[in-house]
Parts: sequence; C-alpha cells; structure tokens
Amino acid sequence: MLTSRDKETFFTRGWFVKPQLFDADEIRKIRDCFQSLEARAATMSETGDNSGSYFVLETKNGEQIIKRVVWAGGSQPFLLSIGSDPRLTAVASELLDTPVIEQLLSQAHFKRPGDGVTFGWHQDIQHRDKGQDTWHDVNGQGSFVQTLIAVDDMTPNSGPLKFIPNSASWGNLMLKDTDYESADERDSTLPFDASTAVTIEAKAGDTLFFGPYTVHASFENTSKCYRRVFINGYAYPGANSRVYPGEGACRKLTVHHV
Ligand SMILES: O=C(O)CCC(=O)C(=O)O
Repeated sequence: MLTSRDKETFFTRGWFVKPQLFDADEIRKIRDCFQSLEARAATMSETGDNSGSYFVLETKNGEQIIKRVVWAGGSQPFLLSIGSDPRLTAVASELLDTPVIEQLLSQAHFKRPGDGVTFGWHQDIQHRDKGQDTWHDVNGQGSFVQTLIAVDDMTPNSGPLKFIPNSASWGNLMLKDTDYESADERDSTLPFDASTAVTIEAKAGDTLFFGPYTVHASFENTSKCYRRVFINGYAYPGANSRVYPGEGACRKLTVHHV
C-alpha cells in the first residue's frame, strides 16, 4: 500500500498526504455526523460525556466554543466505521509494522469561522505520554500514527495544519503545555525555527499521515468557512496504558492486508 518513499518521508520529514483518499459522498456523510455532533454540543452547558463521545467545550463572550469531540465515533457509527477503514488502518499497520493496532483517537475538530480555536506548536507524543509509565515506545519508531481527514478544504486563512520539516527524527522535545495553548505562531522561545513551517493546503477528502514526534500546529480560522478535520490515531499494541474517554475507545483492530 505504501511506497518506500512514503515510509522514508514519514519517518524523516514527518508527514505525507494521500490526496482524495475519501470521496465526495463519504465526505458528505462525515459532515452529516459533524453536524449531529455540533447539534448535540449546543444542548450541553459544559465539557462532558454525551452518548458515548466526550465533548470539550468552552464559552467565550457568551458563545459556545467546541474545542474538540473526543471519541466522536462513540456516538456516530459512520465515523467509527471510517476509523476501521483499511485506507487508514492498513497504512497505520504498515507504518507501525504490526497487523494488530490499537485505535486511541476518533476525534472531531471544528474550527468554525472566527471561533478562535488554535492548536499551538506540539508533538502528539505530549498527548500520548503523560509520564508515570503511561506510554512505551514498543516498536522503537514512535509506536503511533496520526491520520487526519480534511472534511472541508483547508486554505491559508482557514487555520490549516502547519508542519516543521524533518522534526520526525527529533524524538520527544518535551514541549510545554503552554506552547500547545499558545496562539503565537512565531514564539521566539520555541526550540526550533517556526519560520521553516510548511503550510498544508488541502481539499476535502485529502488525508494527512504523521508521526508522534512531528512538530505541528494550526492557528485561527479567519476565513468565512468551516475548517473541520476528522482525526483517527493508532498505537502499537502495548504502547498505551492510559484510559481514553468515550464508549469503546482504545479498541484493537486486526488489519488484513490484501
Ligand atoms: O485541528 C487541528 O488543526 C489540529 C490537529 C492536531 O494538532 C493533531 O491532529 O494533533
């Protein structure tokens, strides 16, 4: 399924993009699920579980902000089915080098126009390894693959993903939670040069794959359009010892290569 160039790119540069991995009909169904999640969030007054998913919510100037919906597939069966789709799982299995993978993430990000949601510079290892033996790099190659489906077009001003090239080989930089929360794209205290970042413009249906050490961020959506992404993340079995919220989270999937 993957070329040796894909693998090399993943483990050195840090990411690759598979254009139009999901078709227009599938993207329409994913958007329907996101709309249901949004409607559900509107009935909630604070962060919490609802129908098998975990909603992280904030209120700013009287408006509800959806920061993320964790284990979105817990309440949206179609999203759950995308999480076990071989177009994602076979690639993750090949990169992790194991036929059994553990799905840790099924996450919906919304970025509604002007909602101020940002994801400052970070590596996903920060969210996997919370210390106290919560994470072990079992395969010695990071043991985690993040996938991100563009649900809307990602344009330069809709809060697109940005990646720091070649950060995949840097290991855990121990970035701070304050970096993740920061909306400062060019913070001079960062231990890398953020001006080298590559901005990803993508069409709905394009899918990004990246590793746990790849430094990335996305900033405010200043456009007039939604910028939604659907994230599925997979670990090498035994790497994770944490319990993730959501009904059925951390499920094991067996991948049959064709
Ligand atoms: O929605 C975004 O832009 C953030 C994505 C992200 O940071 C991640 O997948 O780790």
